[in-house]
Amino acid sequence: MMNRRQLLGAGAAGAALVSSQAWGKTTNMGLPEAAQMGTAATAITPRPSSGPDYNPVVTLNGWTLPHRMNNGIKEFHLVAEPVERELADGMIAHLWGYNGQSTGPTIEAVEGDRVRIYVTNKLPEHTTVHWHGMILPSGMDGVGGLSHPGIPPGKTYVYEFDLIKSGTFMYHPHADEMVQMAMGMMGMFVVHPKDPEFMRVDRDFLIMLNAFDIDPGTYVPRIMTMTDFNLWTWNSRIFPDIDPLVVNKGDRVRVRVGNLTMTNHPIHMHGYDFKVSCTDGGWVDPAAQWPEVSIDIPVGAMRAFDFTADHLGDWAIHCHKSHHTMNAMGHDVPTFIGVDKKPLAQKIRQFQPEYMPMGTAGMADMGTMEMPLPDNTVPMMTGWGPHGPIEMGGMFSVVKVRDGIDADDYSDPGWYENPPGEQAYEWTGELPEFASNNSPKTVITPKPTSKG
Ligand SMILES: [Cu+2]
Repeated sequence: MMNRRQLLGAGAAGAALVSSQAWGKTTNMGLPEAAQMGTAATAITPRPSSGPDYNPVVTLNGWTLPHRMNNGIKEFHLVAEPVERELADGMIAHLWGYNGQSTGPTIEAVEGDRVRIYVTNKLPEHTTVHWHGMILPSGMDGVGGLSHPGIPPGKTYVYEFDLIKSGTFMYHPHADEMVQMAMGMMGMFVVHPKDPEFMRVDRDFLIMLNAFDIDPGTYVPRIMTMTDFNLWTWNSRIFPDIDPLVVNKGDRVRVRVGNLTMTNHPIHMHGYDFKVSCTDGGWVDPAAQWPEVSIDIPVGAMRAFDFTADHLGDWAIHCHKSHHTMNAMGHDVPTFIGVDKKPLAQKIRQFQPEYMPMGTAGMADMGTMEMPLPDNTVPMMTGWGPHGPIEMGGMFSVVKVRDGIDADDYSDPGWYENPPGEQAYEWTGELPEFASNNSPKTVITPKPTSKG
């Protein structure tokens, strides 16, 4: 992960990159510096040094867009542009995004702020930005053709409005949106409460659920795919390269999850129950918050949940649709469980000696296999834990709860070591005798008679 100094360094490098371009000098005079991010590392945002206090969110494998103050108005500069995003170690996708990355940077501000957001379009077609969930003037709503004309390539538009409520919102195009969202254009917009004590937590994580269909060996998503995506991502990143959610024991923790895919995602966290504290419609009154261990995130919606990190350990957090914790899989694979492929394998090996029959005892062998892969893809399931292959990919990460982690430290503490007596183990003795159904007290369902 990046520390603060690295974040500032990356911002400076990005600024140099942008200002070196001729268009920047002519068309962007007087605009706030368009910060760029060059990596997919999690960047920890410094706490605010002026204005209302708030605890900055942590966008997993993402970053927060810097702003500047201009006569009391908070100014941001988004640049819509083609980007190269590292979805995982060894896999680059050619996407459309904002300021060098997809997903776009998180925008953070405070309830009561007036924001002015410059949007420069460096895409080959027009775009707009819709501020999902925000209460704002109709002409600032970013629906191309309805709210205002599309922003032509090479032009900069300005959105300006008051943030009249706090909460978790999203931004994305409302112009050729099927294509532009399939290409990765989306981000999150967090408005912190004016009262720093309202709904305050110690750690505040952001996850945008998104999805791509990228054939192995290629770089550009198939934009016409509606449901059968092969890469299910958090902030355009897949396990095992999604950063962990690092937490100090006793912290109040919030996880905010937005969904701009085309299906729902039941997000499940192990080891805890939690309470749903916020939707993109607003905060849930504490008296009305309900407990869950999985929260379904509907399409085009956000859910935030809160918990107190009382339980030490490494706890899985993942989408509960099992196909969404896989990478780069095709779905037109037949099921071979119970099939004897030995005779067939012998025949195929006459022509292709390295042929391996697969899937006859389930597909867990995919987790350990080291087969040559095409360029620019990742294994279907992967990720090694301290006790072997995790056999997961896609929408999966680990909540790591430890003692003694400093307030602003999000660096990976490594794997949790289970205390003696607190880990499942192999039984090697005689199996004890258990009660059986032979007891006369057991009522057995009568067998059906021939009369039916
Ligand atoms: Cu899912």
